[in-house]
Amino acid sequence: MPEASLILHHYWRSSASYRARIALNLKGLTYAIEPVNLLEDGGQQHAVGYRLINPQALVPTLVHDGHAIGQSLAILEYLDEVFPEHPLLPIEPLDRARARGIALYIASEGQPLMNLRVLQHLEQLHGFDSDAKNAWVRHWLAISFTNVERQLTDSARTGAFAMGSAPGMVECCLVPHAFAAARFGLDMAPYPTVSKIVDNCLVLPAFVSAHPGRQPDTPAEFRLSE
Ligand SMILES: N[C@@H](CCC(=O)N[C@@H](CS)C(=O)NCC(=O)O)C(=O)O
Repeated sequence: MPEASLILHHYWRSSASYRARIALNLKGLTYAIEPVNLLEDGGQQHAVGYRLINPQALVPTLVHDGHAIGQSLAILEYLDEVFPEHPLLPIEPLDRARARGIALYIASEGQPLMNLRVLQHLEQLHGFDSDAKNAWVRHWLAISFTNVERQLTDSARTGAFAMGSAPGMVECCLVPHAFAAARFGLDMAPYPTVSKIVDNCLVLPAFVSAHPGRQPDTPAEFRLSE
């Protein structure tokens, strides 16, 4: 299948978009990026045109050969099925379930509590200022990292990466979650296994070019120099 037909609609700082970029890069796929600015025009994710490709009004959306796919983990699974080289999931069913379990925990139990729309709701309806919002985010980040750290530490499968010797679906979720932790000032010292895996990822080219600081829509003040 031609790779040139892959378009990722994303926002530079969105952790779900970051997951999809890492996955595309790990697979060595070429893709175009279409920025969707979540903060401009009342949120471009709500624009009528964007909702035609993503009725959930969320980023990311992957468009492959004109077919739109929403939800980052659905995108990862789709990429693994259509482009099986450089798999994101292990081969053995139990290992696959474990990898999915950790990825889903981050994507469905951890990250949603700190989403833009949740924070906007806390501000608009409950009067949270930015300190209160940051404390809220750190609270839920700490719980999720405590549980992921425990799961990784308890497992014989954990090595340089969560499933052994190569990064995959878990790292696609873990690294963006750690990026959010840095953004909101969470101390990562209590999570040495998570931190080791994240550090091992951050030096790899797939993760380097997926970083929020290196995207076409990264504002100048957040842009990484190299
Ligand atoms: N579970 C979704 C989460 C998608 C999501 O919440 N994206 C955020 C950015 S990380 C978003 O579009 N937020 C817009 C909003 O909250 O209005 C996925 O994994 O793709």
